Amino acid sequence: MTRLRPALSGILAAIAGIAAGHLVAGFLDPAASPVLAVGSTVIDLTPTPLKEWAIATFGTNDKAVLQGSVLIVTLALAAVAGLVSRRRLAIGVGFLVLLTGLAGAAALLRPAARPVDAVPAVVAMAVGVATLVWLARLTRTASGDAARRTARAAGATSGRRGFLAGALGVTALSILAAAGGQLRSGAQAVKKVVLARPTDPAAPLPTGLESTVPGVSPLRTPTASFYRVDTNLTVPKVDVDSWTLEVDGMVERPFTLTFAELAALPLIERDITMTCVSNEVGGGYIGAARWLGVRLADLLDHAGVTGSPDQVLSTAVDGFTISTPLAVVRDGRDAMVAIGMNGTQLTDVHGFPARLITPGLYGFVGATKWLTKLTLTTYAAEQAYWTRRKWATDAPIKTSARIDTPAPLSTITAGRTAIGGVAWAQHRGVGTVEVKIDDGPWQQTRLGPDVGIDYWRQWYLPWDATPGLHRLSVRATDRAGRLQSSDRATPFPDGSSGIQEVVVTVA
Ligand SMILES: Nc1nc2c(c(=O)[nH]1)N[C@H]1C(S)=C(S)[C@@H](COP(=O)(O)O)O[C@H]1N2
Ligand SMILES: [Mo]
Repeated sequence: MTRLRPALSGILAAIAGIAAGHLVAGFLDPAASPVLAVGSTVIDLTPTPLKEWAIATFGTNDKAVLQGSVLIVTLALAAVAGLVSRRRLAIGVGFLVLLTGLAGAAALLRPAARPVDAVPAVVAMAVGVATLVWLARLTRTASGDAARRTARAAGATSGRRGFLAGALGVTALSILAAAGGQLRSGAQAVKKVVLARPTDPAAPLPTGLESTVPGVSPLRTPTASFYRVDTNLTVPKVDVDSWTLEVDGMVERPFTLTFAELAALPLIERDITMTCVSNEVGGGYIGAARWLGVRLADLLDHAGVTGSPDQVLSTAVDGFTISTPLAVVRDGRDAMVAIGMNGTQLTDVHGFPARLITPGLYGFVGATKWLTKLTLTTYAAEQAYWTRRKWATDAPIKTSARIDTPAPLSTITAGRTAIGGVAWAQHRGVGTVEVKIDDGPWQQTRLGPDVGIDYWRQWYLPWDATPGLHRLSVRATDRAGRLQSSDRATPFPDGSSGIQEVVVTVA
């Protein structure tokens, strides 16, 4: 009991501070909430192998695991602060000040931080310290009473009651504050914008195989199920009215556009399949969508590239950066600053109001979300986020194929069925897709509609499934006749490779 109460006081003080900071951050800048600010800093400081392990182990839950870990470590340290304050309140208080000070520093050291980003941590500090001092008093008064009255048992009981009431009060207020902050940041929605029709539209999308082969990924990925990958713990909600796109660096005429100015430029519409470099063989970090935007080459021509830059360094509103090889964006492909996805404006999650899309390259070298600046520079002069973390600078998407149906380790009924899925070889185009059943020969599959070399291709193979356990493999060849690599490679540093194998039971 003597230890439990002080430790609990420290934990409650931290919870109260964190909750109050979260509430205030909901009004100022959700990303500056103490736990999120520390979490973001941890993400940036995590060595690449550990990050890879986390993504491989926790998948899209990696962020929840990270925030949970930050919270647990913080509460453990706060418990220590509470224990220390039993003897020396000033030292316990100092410890809390240090913890919240670190959170403040984390918020201020974010690339695009503003001075107000320190406010949530300062509030957390004040509320945390006040709570600790108050709970310490409650505890002390109780034991003091006990000594004076000599009725120790009775005193301890009333002290315990007082502390319990205080603890419950702190917990309830903290829950309210945290929920308030959460509601407030969740309620922030991006503005609706009206987009013009493309001057260079895409052809209507053909009917996909999903209508005839159940289980095959739809030809176009609905935005709501499109994968999401970024370093952000909170989704930036960009104010489109004050947003600008700046083009600078090694150019003759640097310029800045408002969203209205950008959206008034000639717009192209293209079907492009995006893939994340962290996608494992057979994985889901891939999506195919219709993008609307301004050709990147047009913007670069307008600025007039000068000198010999070799990269386009793009910067997001939160300071995150991506390097795209200049030679790639100028080789005629439809790299664009996209403002529309699947017929409407970009959603906040996918980069509203504007993002980069570079056909053929993994997202980390060509798909900057919440884009705000394009700088013509050299790899020698400036390095982007992932480049500094030793990922590849030139990262074309590797040819690969995935079995969507039957699902891995599933049980299906014997008889006529189909093996089906998608294959991709962006900017080279899928030539053929072959499937192997057990140790049989590689068999040609039938391909779905052709939506161009930057888009994935659906495929299927009719199969008369016989009872038993079966091993299915798939491989793709691009249009130049190059077979996908069968060497097993993990994502770091330039994308996974290998043949997907699926085991199914036929009953
Ligand atoms: N601002 C910003 N843009 C970003 C990232 C990021 O972390 N921050 N991640 C990139 C990566 S690794 C990929 S794969 C794509 C994913 O885009 P999506 O979430 O719209 O699918 O965004 C890219 N653009
Ligand atoms: Mo990615």
